Amino acid sequence: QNREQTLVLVKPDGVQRGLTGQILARIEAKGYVVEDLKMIVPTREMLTQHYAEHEGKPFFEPLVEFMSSGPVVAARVSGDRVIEGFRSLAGSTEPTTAAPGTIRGDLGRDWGEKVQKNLVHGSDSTESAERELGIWFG
Ligand code: YYY
Ligand code: MG
Repeated sequence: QNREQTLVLVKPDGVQRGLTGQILARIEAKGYVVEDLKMIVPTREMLTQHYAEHEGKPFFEPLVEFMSSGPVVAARVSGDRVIEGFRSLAGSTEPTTAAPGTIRGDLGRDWGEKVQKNLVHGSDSTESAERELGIWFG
């Protein structure tokens, strides 16, 4: 076993569409454990830290705008290799091409240019997970 923790976010589109329960149910069904949970409207400051690796990219501003447009559900999730495992459960970034069986593939919609509306975020490495959990859960 390699027990890890990751940050999962249900983004504003997921919360608005009433998909929070379904998304958390998939996480729990996989055997991962929701250790902490909260709903907040993130500030620009938090999002700038959270998405630091993307600062300066063309999609950064619209992304921050979208992510601060409404409530987000943040979860600290633990499990065996959960960092990679949740990324796999979430599916690839674009909902249009994300594989069936994944959260983005099954529940995500084709929003055209609006790739940022892809329902969930998951940390992509142990370093990111530690850094992001600090931002969202202190
Ligand atoms: O980790 P993941 O969320 O799958 O993708 P990232 O490449 O880290 O990008 C973060 C976030 O930015 C993505 O979920 C949607 C948005 N985004 C975008 O709006 N346009 C892009 N070309 C790439 C990413
Ligand atoms: Mg990412």
